[in-house]
Amino acid sequence: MSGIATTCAYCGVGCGIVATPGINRSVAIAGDDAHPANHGRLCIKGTTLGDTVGLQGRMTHPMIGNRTAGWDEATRFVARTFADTIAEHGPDSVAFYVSGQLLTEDYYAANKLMKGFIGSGNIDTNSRLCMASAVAAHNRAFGEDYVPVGYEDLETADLILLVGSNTAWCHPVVWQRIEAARRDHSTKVVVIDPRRTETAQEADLHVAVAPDGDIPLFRALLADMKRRGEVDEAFMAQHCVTPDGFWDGLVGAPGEALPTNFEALADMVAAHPRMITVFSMGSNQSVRGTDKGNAIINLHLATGRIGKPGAGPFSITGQPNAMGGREVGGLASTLACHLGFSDEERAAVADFWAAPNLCTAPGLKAVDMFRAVDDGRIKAIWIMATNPAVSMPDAGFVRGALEKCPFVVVSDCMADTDTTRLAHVRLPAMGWGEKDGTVTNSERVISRQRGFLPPAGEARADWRIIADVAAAMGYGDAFDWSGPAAVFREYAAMTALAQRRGLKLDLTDHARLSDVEYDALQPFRWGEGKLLADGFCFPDRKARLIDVAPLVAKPADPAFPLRLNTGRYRDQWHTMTRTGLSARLSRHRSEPLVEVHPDDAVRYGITNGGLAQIDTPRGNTVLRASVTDAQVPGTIFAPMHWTDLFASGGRANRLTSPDVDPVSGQPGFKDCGAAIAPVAPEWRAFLVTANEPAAPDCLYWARMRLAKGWIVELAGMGDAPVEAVLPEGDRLIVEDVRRGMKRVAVLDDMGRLSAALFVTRDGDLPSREWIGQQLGDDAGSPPELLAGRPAGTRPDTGRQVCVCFDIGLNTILAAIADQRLSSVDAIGRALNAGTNCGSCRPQLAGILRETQVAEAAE
Ligand SMILES: Nc1nc2c(c(=O)[nH]1)N[C@H]1C(S)=C(S)[C@@H](COP(=O)(O)OP(=O)(O)OC[C@H]3O[C@@H](n4cnc5c(=O)[nH]c(N)nc54)[C@H](O)[C@@H]3O)O[C@H]1N2
Ligand SMILES: Nc1nc2c(c(=O)[nH]1)N[C@H]1C(S)=C(S)[C@@H](COP(=O)(O)OP(=O)(O)OC[C@H]3O[C@@H](n4cnc5c(=O)[nH]c(N)nc54)[C@H](O)[C@@H]3O)O[C@H]1N2
Ligand code: SF4
Ligand SMILES: [Mo]
Repeated sequence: MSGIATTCAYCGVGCGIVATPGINRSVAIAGDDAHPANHGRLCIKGTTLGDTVGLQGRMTHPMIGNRTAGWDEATRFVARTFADTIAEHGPDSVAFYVSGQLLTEDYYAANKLMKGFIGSGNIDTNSRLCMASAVAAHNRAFGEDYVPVGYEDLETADLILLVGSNTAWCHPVVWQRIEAARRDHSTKVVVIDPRRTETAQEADLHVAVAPDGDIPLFRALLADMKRRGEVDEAFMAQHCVTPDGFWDGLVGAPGEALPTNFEALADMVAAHPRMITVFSMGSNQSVRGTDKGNAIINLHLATGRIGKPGAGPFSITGQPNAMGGREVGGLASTLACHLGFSDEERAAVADFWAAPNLCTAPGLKAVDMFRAVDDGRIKAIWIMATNPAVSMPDAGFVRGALEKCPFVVVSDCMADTDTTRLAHVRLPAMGWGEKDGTVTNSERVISRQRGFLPPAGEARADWRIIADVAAAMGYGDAFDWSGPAAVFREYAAMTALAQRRGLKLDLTDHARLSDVEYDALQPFRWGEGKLLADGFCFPDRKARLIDVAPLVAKPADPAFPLRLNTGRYRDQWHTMTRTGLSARLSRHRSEPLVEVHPDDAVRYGITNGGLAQIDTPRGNTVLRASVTDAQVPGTIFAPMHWTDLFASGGRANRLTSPDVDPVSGQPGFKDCGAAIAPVAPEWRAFLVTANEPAAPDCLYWARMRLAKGWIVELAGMGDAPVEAVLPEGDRLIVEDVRRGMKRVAVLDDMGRLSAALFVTRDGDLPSREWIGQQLGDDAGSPPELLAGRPAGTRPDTGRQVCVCFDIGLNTILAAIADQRLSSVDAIGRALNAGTNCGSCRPQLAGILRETQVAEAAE
């Protein structure tokens, strides 16, 4: 088979990929030069997709409890239990909780079944945790969930504000396009983020706002633009409706602190009318998220910076199909195709679907949905393509709710996730590379995902699993699709309902695609046209400025004096069910770290590399601390990715608060009160092992994949569980009982290293790199193994920086010193580092800066 054009499985940039399958499910991945999102570029996650398409860990058969079941039996069982529950308790006693990682066709089928046929609004999606505030802000300002900017605009903008977006890590190809614009067009970049992320480090200006400080910031910016005469009165008169008293409402908010470099920011904003504001989770994931979105949009509307090349507010999506799910109506607050719940809209939808039981009102939003599971209002829930036991705020509560729920169905690709562990029925779904359908990216471009691998075992497409259950519930005629193309045609035809109401969502040109045309479908963008000439989406075609109230600071609880922020790492994706399979992606961060400012470290007795316990009103956990001045004093940061499968205490959502934005229902994942205290284990250790290790029984552990096995970091009290974590085999041992040092290497029958454990009570542990590489190899010299390093002068290349070419920090530092390298490009020319996917370029820039600072200090 030659190359298949498809779309990346990960983020909402929606990069085109050419996948060339080889033998044994191997696949060569390349960027698709013809795709408008990336023009051939890929980041490290896209580049390593081939590492994640194997069969390891896949769910291959439907399971009822712990036994394998056939599809017919599982389908009938799910249909019957849902039908019985509805018959007894009504349609609102059941719910679907779905995901932006479903394809549009899957999403459409789930929404149609719940809202049209079961007759409840109770379908919500993990986009509630992600995009809901941006959706609500768009609806309030434009009259439709419409994103008025595309990636090409980034290349013509003079100024790009990145608000709450760690673009270089989370939307790396957007970042590469921004870097290109800076090179070719001298575009200026400002990052507004409480943390100095790698994105912020690379910016022309970093505005370190306080948590939710965006509200005062954007209110003050708009007031300042008004004072400077930068408001476009003619544009406002023609295109906007401004509430009475809007301008008065902007001034004089007492106690709203502005960052010290506010003036510098205001000068840049005033000087650059071609301005784009990219906003993401630092804006959306807040109890003021909708207001933040509108504060940003207000600035663009009032200055006429929208609907013109290189200008506009640009909400970027997280998941590959966050946008497609919003279009079809996967959020509980939308009926279908951007329509709401008015009588007129309901009648149109009921007619189109010939729906017998169309729901009458919006359903429960994610946080409330799990509350209803907890208190028994919801008695059966079907979770698809998301891992809420890890990713919901206050996830301990969500687990408790699912444990009590009489009937939990989970469709997933993976057999063992924190959520599948709580399911009564598990249904195997086809994954990326197997499934077929469409996704919509951040800039409204719809592209095909195409299958090129056989499904894992009996796995089926999500749309089909849903359609089969619908048929078993007696709705066969309405779900009788021959394939994803038929679902897509139906959805495209349905957008006529939106188009008739003056909305921009209109795919009716694609309603008659043949199966062959669908297979060959090229990326296309909906809602093209001239925004200002055609008008916004309210009946008067004008946009709305929205009153945004000042930020009211909550008094801090003295028991929880710090503010906990959570987010992402560059090389992991969410709950690690897929990126956790890749040894290459495990090198960037091998453990979850809580980042603490040096002042707070001193105040609370935290040491860099030591363990720390975090407490919040919801729970506690122990993490390794990283002391860094990239944090603002008073705030700490933890990643969201780790689960019970990967660490003793990694789950950040044991800690987070379920408080939500009152308009959108989106949780404020980025801010909750917290306390931190040092934890002093009596011993520390690490284990490398060729076979997958079981979870050890000790205070702290975290495990990661290596190329030839696993590495586990451990720490605890009393004695280290040496024998419990080591496999059978011949042992080489050194021990110094007085110092509490013990090192054990285990050899298999063939004399190859199968595991090694290094324990210390108060000393250092050797570098993990070399010993990990010896797994499965002839166990050469025992002294070397037990020292954990090679004898002689073979150099240690150091922590890996460039994943694509496996280049370590020490190699890079040596080249910088020896060859006097002074730019990222020069490092690339000397070592190749950073020249493939480019994800490590910001890190290389940071290394260069540090060496230059060190040199200047000498
Ligand atoms: N590597 C990687 N990439 C991903 C993902 C992944 O899991 N891994 N997930 C994808 C998904 S679903 C999403 S939603 C996106 C998310 O992409 P981003 O939104 O870029 O990611 P986050 O790290 O969640 O948060 C971004 C930043 O918001 C900042 N922030 C916190 N509070 C505030 C605040 O009050 N104001 C401001 N201005 N900033 C604040 C945080 O410090 C953080 O640096 O990434 C997508 N891409
Ligand atoms: N503390 C904190 N929590 C957060 C966030 C944060 O910033 N901080 N961010 C939030 C955001 S923005 C998001 S988007 C969520 C993400 O959170 P989740 O959606 O829970 O994260 P994933 O790990 O991507 O889970 C996707 C699941 O679907 C499975 N899967 C993949 N493809 C398919 C498919 O085609 N079909 C089926 N049926 N299953 C599939 C995967 O194996 C995996 O188990 O987390 C949210 N939680
Ligand atoms: S930026 Fe990276 S993760 Fe996002 S779609 Fe492109 S290749 Fe995939
Ligand atoms: Mo997301």
